[in-house]
Amino acid sequence: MKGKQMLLDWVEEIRALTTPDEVHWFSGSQEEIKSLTDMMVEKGIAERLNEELYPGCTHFRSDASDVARVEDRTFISSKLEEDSGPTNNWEDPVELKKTLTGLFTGSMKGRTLYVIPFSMGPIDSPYSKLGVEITDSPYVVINMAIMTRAGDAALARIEAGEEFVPCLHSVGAPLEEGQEDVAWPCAPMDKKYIAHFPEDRAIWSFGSGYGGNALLGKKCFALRIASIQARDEGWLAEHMLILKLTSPEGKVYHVTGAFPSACGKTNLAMLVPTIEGWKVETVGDDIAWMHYGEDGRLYAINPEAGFFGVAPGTSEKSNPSAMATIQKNTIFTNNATNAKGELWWEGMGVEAPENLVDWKGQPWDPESGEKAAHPNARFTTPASQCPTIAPDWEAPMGVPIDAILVGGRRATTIPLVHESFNWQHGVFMGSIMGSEVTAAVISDKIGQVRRDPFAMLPFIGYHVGDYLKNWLSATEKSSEDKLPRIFYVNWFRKNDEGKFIWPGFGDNSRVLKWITERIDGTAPARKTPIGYVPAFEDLDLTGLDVDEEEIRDILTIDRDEWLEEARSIREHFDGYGEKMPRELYDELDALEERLSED
Ligand code: OXD
Ligand code: MN
Repeated sequence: MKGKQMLLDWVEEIRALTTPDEVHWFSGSQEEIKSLTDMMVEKGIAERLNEELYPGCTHFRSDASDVARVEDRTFISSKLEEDSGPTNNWEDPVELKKTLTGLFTGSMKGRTLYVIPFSMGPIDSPYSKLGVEITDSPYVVINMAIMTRAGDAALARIEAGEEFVPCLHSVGAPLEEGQEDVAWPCAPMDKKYIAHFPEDRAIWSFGSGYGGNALLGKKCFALRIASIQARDEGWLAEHMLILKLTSPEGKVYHVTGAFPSACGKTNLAMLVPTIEGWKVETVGDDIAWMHYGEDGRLYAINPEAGFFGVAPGTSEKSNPSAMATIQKNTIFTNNATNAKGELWWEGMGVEAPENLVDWKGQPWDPESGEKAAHPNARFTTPASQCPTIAPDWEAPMGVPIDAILVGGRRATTIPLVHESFNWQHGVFMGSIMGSEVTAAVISDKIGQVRRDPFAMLPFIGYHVGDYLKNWLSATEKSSEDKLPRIFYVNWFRKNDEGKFIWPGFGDNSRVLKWITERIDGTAPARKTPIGYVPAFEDLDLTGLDVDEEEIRDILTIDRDEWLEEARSIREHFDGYGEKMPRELYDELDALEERLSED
């Protein structure tokens, strides 16, 4: 859709369909955010936290059934099923729109319809894209106000004639005359739909109020729809953090990193180096949009304006910058609080305050073994408040990328770090990355690797084979020497006792240092069948108390393990069908050949 009249027509069409009591255009002003928040506190939907400890912060408890993204209910409804590919759910768009139109009919009855114009990316960036979310959730409005540039400035660009992605959302809980509302309205699981229509560049989300299902600028737009736009326009929309690294000599490098959920992306983006004189600053923690500059280099912008992070496990030790960021003006969801307005979650690194009420709203007994916060409890916090935010994090043209990291959680096989031979080999690395399934997920697959190409498995808006082709095509749009180097990292190797070998967190700066030395051509590396690997002596381990044998071990390539890995990769590739690029099979063949050589 494009321009003012189309926007007005669309809003009117949706108003007529969903029959809200009122229509409210969100301006983005602080007064408006405050008055929406006050309204929710008054209604008992939200609670204010202690004003001295957490100024301007609120806490929400969701319905117990509405706590995470719902991949089973997420659809890529392209005209042809083959265009959505083997990694997405598909329904015929005509049928799905019919179903959804039925569900949206009257769905906002008794509620207010909010119109949120927003920009993904800095408002003055030529790489930004506009959207308008229609929602009946005031919680969504105040979250979008943090996560995107929402309000009048975005509206002005649309009124000036620019294109926007229509993002329609309803919690799917109309109120009958006189019916009392609940704190977190939503629809049952089988009525939830997170639907994407690639050809229309449109998103229709029904039935969930939660995060990635409801804040449509994030996963739905900035990854699924944007990945389609990126394919068509020749750029990359990726599930990646962006960090800026400065050496003791003042040399600056920018690094992006693709890691599946629960691999510490936010922690890495805000890392505090343990080696003298190095500095990490944050540009983004979840999404990178990367374009080819005129000089052939890849430039990344962070399309988001906030961090929607997992709270449990975040502490002064794991991420002091995140802890400082969330001290004010932050929305918390599904954590534990008490009557004093204190806040707590598991792994906060401090003792639990007394008389906590858990995420379900029940008094919490620390002896019960129940979690006080939901494991996917969140904070929504402005990126601008982060003490490590890079001064140029909103640079309209983005920052030039020197290295791309890919990786997952692997207890065995994958070394601490290895560098690709070239771009195509690097894309191969991205295509095979993944994590071992842990007990928390699917019990009959524990220990098996769930491969997650570039951490985009749930977020590619089209066929995964075509997605990987778009990555391979970088060498046509630029050249090998201008493109970032690609490195595969694994912080999660375990020893025989099941303990992590690499200390991780701030010590990951030691690996980043080696990476910068590879970029500068100053660090040696051993050529192995899987790529370039540092020797023990090549890593700066000054002041680190580690077992030398164990570190040597995680820098060693075990041929048998890798031959098994190659077999599993072939199975994974075959599962993606005929569109899997030939070049990636070539890489696999070459890997097997190198592994079989003496
Ligand atoms: C995710 C997230 O699920 O960022 O990846 O919330
Ligand atoms: Mn994410």
